[in-house]
Amino acid sequence: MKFADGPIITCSTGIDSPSAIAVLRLTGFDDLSQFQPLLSLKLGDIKPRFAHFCQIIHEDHILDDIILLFFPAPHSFTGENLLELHVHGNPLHVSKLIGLFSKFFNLREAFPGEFTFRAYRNQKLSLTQVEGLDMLLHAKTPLALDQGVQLLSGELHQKYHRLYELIIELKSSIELLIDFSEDVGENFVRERYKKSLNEFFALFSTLKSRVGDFGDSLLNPQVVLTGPTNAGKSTLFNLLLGHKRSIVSNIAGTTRDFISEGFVYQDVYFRFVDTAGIRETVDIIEQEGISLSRQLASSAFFQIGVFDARSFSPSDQFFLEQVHKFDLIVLTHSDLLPTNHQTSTLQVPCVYSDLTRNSVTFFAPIGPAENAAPIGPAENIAPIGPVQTNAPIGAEKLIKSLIFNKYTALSGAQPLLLKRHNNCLSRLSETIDFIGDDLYLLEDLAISSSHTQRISACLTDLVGIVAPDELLDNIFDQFCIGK
Ligand SMILES: Nc1nc2c(ncn2[C@@H]2O[C@H](COP(=O)(O)OP(=O)(O)OP(=O)(O)O)[C@@H](O)[C@H]2O)c(=O)[nH]1
Ligand SMILES: [Mg+2]
Repeated sequence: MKFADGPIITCSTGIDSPSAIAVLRLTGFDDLSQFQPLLSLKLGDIKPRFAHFCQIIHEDHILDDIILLFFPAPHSFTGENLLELHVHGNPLHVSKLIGLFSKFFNLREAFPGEFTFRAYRNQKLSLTQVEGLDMLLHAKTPLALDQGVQLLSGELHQKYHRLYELIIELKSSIELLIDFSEDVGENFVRERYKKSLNEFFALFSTLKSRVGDFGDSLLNPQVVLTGPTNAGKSTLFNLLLGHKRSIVSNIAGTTRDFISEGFVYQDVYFRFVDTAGIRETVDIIEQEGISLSRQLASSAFFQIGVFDARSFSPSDQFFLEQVHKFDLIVLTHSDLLPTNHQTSTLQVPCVYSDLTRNSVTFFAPIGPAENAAPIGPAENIAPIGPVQTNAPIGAEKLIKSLIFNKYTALSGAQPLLLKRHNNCLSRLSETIDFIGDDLYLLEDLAISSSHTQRISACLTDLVGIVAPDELLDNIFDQFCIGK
């Protein structure tokens, strides 16, 4: 584990840009009075958890007027003595004060996540709550924000913990049947076992319905534009962002690296990514860019294939390779198509567009909900037909609303966003499937006992009862300074 003991200090409010106030936090010290030499207030008189006005004084100079709060152990975030100094937020000033306190009182600057690690170590937060805090601090979507709060409040942890309690009840029922069934009555214990098992499965199935392979896509949704060179990817990228970010030209291979920019739409922070056009090339740098395009496409939350309608063919190699992964096809240059052009029978939702004028004709799968135009790989096999012709809202708004529809559809089932939780619950599910009916039948008690043992091992990981160092390193590595 990379964290060591001892007193530490950090700025918990971010020091990259000036702000009115910055909060310095000091924890892990034994005696508050040691800070007296730099503070004007008599520290012996301060009231725990109350705000006190005071000054930082060094070599007879007042360095700052501050607010000070003291949280004595164990009633603090970290469970240790914790001092908060609300100072003025100029980054230079903040780093000067941190330097001064560190030197004067032999404090070490905290690593990112170190305060939270201490809270976890002192059992102020469970592992799930730690993950929730991390998600809350980094959330880019309302779903992640809600789930962060849910995890932090311990709501999800309670559910996991209830599963764990139930499996302990099952184990104890089996032990009772083995050793004491005559004393307590076999039927009574079997009934108790059945009741716990039913509750276990009811709770487990609600959690299992929230498991899915979303990767990072709902935490950090990336909308990736891919396609051949000169198709109009950069033109569309600029149109979606509303300003000129990517260079547009009629020279094939203009974009050689990927370019990305965040965009908030309906409170969701999407990241649009423009990529290098796909083509055969001997240029090593361009090859690298193309390989990046493919990687980005494979991890995209929403992939838009951009093709020039004049040259597009459904047997295009890149199209065939990605066809089941495209959420939408944008066929550009529709303004230059001959009027008798056969509109596509593509099996993918698609937009015919004149990007230069932001006008579109939208084709989507025809089905019972034809106007709802469901989007996604599963629907790509449905027949398609025109849904809106020269959609009055234009390509930009139409495409954004399709992206948002996908986000809403996926987040509606409240999927679990953390990979660790998904993995643990999937492993639990596999174990339960492997055991099959044995769990209900309770025929050979020795075997049933080993089954419950296997299930409890999966749950121990989920609840975080025994968390190996690597796992902790992995979780705390993602934290920001000061938390
Ligand atoms: N007439 C017309 N021109 C378009 C349309 N979309 C893009 N263009 C033009 O097509 C050319 C290529 O556009 P870009 O956006 O640079 O294409 P790209 O896909 O980013 O190309 P690379 O970066 O080389 O991969 C530019 O001259 C654009 O102005 C369209 O719908 N109609
Ligand atoms: Mg480009």
